[in-house]
Amino acid sequence: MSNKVIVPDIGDFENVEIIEILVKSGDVIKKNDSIITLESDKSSVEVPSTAEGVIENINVKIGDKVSKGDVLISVSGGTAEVKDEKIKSSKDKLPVDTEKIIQQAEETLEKKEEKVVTSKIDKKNETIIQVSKDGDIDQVETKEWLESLSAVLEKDGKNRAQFLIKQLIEHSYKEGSDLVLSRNTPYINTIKPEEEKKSPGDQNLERKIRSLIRWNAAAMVVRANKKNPELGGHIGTFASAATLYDVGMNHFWRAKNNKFGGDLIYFQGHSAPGMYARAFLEGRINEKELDHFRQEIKPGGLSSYPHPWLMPKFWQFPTVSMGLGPIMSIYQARFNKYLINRGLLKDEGRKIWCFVGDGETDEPESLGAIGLAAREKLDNLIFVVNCNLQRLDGPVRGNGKIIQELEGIFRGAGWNVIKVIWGSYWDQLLAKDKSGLLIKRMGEAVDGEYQAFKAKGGSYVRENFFGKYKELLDMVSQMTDKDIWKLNRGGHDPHKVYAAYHSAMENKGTPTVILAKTIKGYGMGKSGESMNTTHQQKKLDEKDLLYYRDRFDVPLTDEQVRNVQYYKPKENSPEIKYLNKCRIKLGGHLPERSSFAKAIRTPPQDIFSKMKESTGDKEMSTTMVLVRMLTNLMRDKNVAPRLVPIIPDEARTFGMEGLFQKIGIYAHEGQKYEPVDSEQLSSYREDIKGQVLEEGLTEAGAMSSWIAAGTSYTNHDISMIPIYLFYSMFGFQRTGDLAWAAGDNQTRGFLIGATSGRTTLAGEGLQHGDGHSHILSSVIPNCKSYDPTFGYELATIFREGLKRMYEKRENIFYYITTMNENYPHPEMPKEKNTEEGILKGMYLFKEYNRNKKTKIQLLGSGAILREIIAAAEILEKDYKIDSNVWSVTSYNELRKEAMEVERYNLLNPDKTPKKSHIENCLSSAEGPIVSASDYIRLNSDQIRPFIRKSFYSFGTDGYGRSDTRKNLRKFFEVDKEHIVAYSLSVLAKEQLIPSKYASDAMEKYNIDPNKPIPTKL
Ligand SMILES: Cc1ncc(C[n+]2csc(CCOP(=O)(O)OP(=O)(O)O)c2C)c(N)n1
Ligand SMILES: [Mg+2]
Repeated sequence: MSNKVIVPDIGDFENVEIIEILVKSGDVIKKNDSIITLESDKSSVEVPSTAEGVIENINVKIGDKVSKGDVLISVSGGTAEVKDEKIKSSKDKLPVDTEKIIQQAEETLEKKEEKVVTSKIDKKNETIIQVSKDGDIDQVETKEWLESLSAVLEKDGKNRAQFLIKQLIEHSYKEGSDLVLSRNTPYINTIKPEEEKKSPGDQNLERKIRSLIRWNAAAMVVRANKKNPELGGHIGTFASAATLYDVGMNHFWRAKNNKFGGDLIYFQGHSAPGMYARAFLEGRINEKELDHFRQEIKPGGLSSYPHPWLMPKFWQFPTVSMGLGPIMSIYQARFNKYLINRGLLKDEGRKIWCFVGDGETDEPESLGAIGLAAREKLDNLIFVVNCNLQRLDGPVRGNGKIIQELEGIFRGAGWNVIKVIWGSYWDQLLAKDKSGLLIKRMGEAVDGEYQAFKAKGGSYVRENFFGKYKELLDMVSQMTDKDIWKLNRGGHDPHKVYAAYHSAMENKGTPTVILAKTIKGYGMGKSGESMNTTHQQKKLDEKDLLYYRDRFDVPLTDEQVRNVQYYKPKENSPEIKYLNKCRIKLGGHLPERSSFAKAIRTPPQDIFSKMKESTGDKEMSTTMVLVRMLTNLMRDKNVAPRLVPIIPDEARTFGMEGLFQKIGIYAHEGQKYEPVDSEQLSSYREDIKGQVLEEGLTEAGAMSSWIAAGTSYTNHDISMIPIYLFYSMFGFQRTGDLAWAAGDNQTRGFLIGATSGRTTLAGEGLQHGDGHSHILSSVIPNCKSYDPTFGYELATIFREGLKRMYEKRENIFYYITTMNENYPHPEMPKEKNTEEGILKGMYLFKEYNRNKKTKIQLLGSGAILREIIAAAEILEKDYKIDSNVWSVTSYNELRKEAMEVERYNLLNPDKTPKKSHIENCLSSAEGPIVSASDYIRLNSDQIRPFIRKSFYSFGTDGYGRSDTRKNLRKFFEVDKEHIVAYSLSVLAKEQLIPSKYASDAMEKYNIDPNKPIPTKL
């Protein structure tokens, strides 16, 4: 039997070109093996076989144009796939009878017997049968309640009714119901005292250890500032969070070792001194290093905040730019699940903990992705919001309550919310609060008042908190002011914190947020406890230090305190033994950064060789070349599984929809619906094992995913290759701070600024037209940026990227711009140093030397290189001017290298000077230099200081706008005509030709010399 494989439904396309035939006659194939690659003018897609067996005949050849239903190959033996709806011609396919399916499904549903009482219920008649209607087991009772409510509404209005409902809910909650009937619960702890899981720890020892950590953390800041007040630092943040960190360190957070992948902890940036202080007790950091807090110029200094770049064996996550930690941690948790679902990582129940400041939650990035966390059921994620009620300048919500506000937001988004508001000393008072007045008072007081309560002492609290109601005053009448002062907050109570963490660890199906109420500057007394200035407090005078010592019983003499000495008990002291025992039990130290990821072998050249050939007349965009390259890479067994294509809702813009079917879109629930385009080859396919991360409209989220994937080599010891494609303007401009954090985090991967350029993305206008992303990327030291024009340049750069990042494991990442302009691509020039030049940033593309007379050097980059080439041809033909045309693939790379060489030469005046690549290319080249790109002049101006010759740069300075490419290039003066005119003008200025040529050219090309510069338009 012989079966034919035909072209399936390929959407709106007709006459699509065959660019590759992946099989040959005689091959044995299975169903779904790719047989042919089709390419429209926007995207390429592989066609899978619908039959299995031996290929008898291939009915098409490369270059053929085919449409739906055309026969591609004939296969003998085996069976044809007749069930595959996607591939089967839609003509033969029965339409899906949706109604019938629904009907069948309904028939299989279990029908619940339901007796419904329809007759009027007589209140006095007690012989009513119990029936259940929509969960109502007692309709009479329901009716009575509703009638009461109606009466209230009628008599006292809706506000009164609302009040009563709220009271009922609060009452039921207080009585032990855990049903949450609103997004907010009363202002008390979520976990009732009787439900608290008790900590197995030795509380005395833990308090001692915590006190030492507190002391040493404060001491390192004070000592640094005694040395030099420029150094700065923070005491107040960690002082408020010490218990939150300690309980985690002693009991919950498991380190990475050879048996377990490790929990991932995002420490709040300003609490860094606390982590150093603990590491000091653990013996991982010595006194000398503590004394080099914020003095990092010499090796051994400690960085101000968590910076993996500066402390690569210690910090794992850069968090100090507020808001980035939370969003990155959410996508980290999601990426963990992605790796697990794709079968690349073992599910070991690892958790991602993220510490967030309450002020930090104002950052859009902090809360912007919490919906995703709930939607994706990230029960591996735990947020701890340290609600010390203050940010830098003052209260976070002086007139409100940050904890209640966050509770509503997180619960509304679908998170498990655990409030840790009150410490154990309150338990007895709350137990006595039969009337609910205490809870009422707790709910009434706003955060501005709570802040003052802790700043002003026990008698103030008695008077202003309890004093509002006589009943409450009576309640505390037996307590001294000191007792009242001791009424602690949940976040400072290790029992309450332990119970919350334990509960969070057990939670299934949703992410958890712990809202812990604390005091900023806890223990700092008059010098900065709960004061508006606490955040900035970095100096403690002698009195403050003595107070701090006494408050936490630190065993130091007055003299030692005056010297701000660190305190570390002996190795065999109970404290150190306990501390170490806890960490040994949890598998090692934290934070600690390491990587045991294996290198990935660079794919062989032949995967890229097609890109180095000429495309003939065929026009393609560099974006298409990239997508083609990705498709090819999917055939490399080392690289394919590691590729993580990431797109924020732009796959179709970039012609990547072919990947949907081929590798699927990651969806943790698979696909619960038949996609509307299920009959098409590029149908929207979601799959639990899907490889593409289709993020939807969130560049910040996509960037966070890219960082999670690009740091997988350290967080999971498996290298992944993230390729994040975005509208180039919505990359560095939109999420530049995440790009900076990515650099700090030593992320490895590709960022692709697609549809790039200010004149190349023609129709989209001012907000889309990118004229400066290369400037923005240039400032990140470990980012390598390229602006290629031709397929072979892109292929060379991409392969090198794979080699350097994944084979050599260098901590760099690549930013490459690609365009959507279609044009033919020449073959790679044969000169053997072309590849080297492409990677260094420039190479000689072509020499125009027919006239052997006046010469000019023309440098072009990205989209504008083709204008430069066209200009060179005009100059040669019409004006008898020769030129060298240089393709500049990266002004950024050229500048970096030239800067390094110049520095070397200046620092080594006695040595033979080195020559930069720019000098090697241009120093002996004849004539002045004209350069242009689709970016602002600053892009090419980067190399100006390193060129000893006359240098003129042209670019797209000003706001972009929409029009045709031709018109835009004319407007920004980077079209071939302007380049010709400007070149002639430059040559005239250099006294190499008469100025008349330039004026004539301007007239010829209709160039108005009085037109205002585009920056003013
Ligand atoms: C993006 C960003 N903006 C501003 C800052 C400066 N800054 C550092 S900490 C801070 C206040 C933080 O308050 P909160 O989040 O409540 O943390 P806390 O110290 O109270 O725990 C500010 C404004 C920053 N680090 N990052
Ligand atoms: Mg705060």
